Amino acid sequence: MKQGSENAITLVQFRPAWGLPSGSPFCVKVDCYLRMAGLKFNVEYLDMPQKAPLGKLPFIRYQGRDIADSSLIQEALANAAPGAKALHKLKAADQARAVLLQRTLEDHFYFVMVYLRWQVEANWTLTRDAFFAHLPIGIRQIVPGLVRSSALKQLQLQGLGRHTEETIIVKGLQDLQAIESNAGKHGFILGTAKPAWIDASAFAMLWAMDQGPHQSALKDFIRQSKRLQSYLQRMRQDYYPELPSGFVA
Ligand SMILES: N[C@@H](CCC(=O)N[C@@H](CS)C(=O)NCC(=O)O)C(=O)O
Repeated sequence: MKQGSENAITLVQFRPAWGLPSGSPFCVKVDCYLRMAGLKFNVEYLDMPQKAPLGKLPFIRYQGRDIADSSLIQEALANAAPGAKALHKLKAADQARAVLLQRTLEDHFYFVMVYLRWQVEANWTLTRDAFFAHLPIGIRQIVPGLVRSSALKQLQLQGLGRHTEETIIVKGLQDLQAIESNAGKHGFILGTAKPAWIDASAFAMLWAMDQGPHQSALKDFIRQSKRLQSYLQRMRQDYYPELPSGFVA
């Protein structure tokens, strides 16, 4: 595929963590989507999301524009290559399921993961050490606490952070059960034989929970689900062949 310099894509994202291409599942979603679409890209790491167009990562630089929001990035690239077009060619019923699934993954399940990473006291040091160890010592003493406060505030405003841990785990398990049964026995996350744009999102969220070091009933569920494990395995083999198979943090 020809990609002239005017069509070069730069993915601006958070750094890798726990063997994942980025500590942020939304960044991994775009990384995965670009690989699925067969689009070449460069990566730039940014520590300060405040510098991004919407104050969050990822964003891409493409055709002289900065495009933020992982789903808007997918839409902007949907016609950029035949491989991208194929990911958006879905039957109406599959497209509808994909949109519902995306909302479950990104507007609910993601916040369960934020809770586990940032709010649960025993997990916090694992998150802090993975995300901030590279910072210079002075900054390292201040920034992690500030970022944690912001994450906890977001959890309060979103509402999930007001529940007990037990309730949050039950809600997360309900998401996983729905995602698993929706996947069907064959192929990708919609149960289809070909991958679709939603697989970037599903893979990123499930991989982050599977691969991250935070122990929970949710990680156990993913680890024990044959269907989800074979899905993760397949996506890793197809799109991250540089990683050793069966890679575990
Ligand atoms: N809707 C956005 C969500 C992106 C997002 O929540 N990014 C998080 C990292 S996973 C972020 O940048 N957080 C920094 C902050 O909220 O200050 C997308 O799809 O890209």
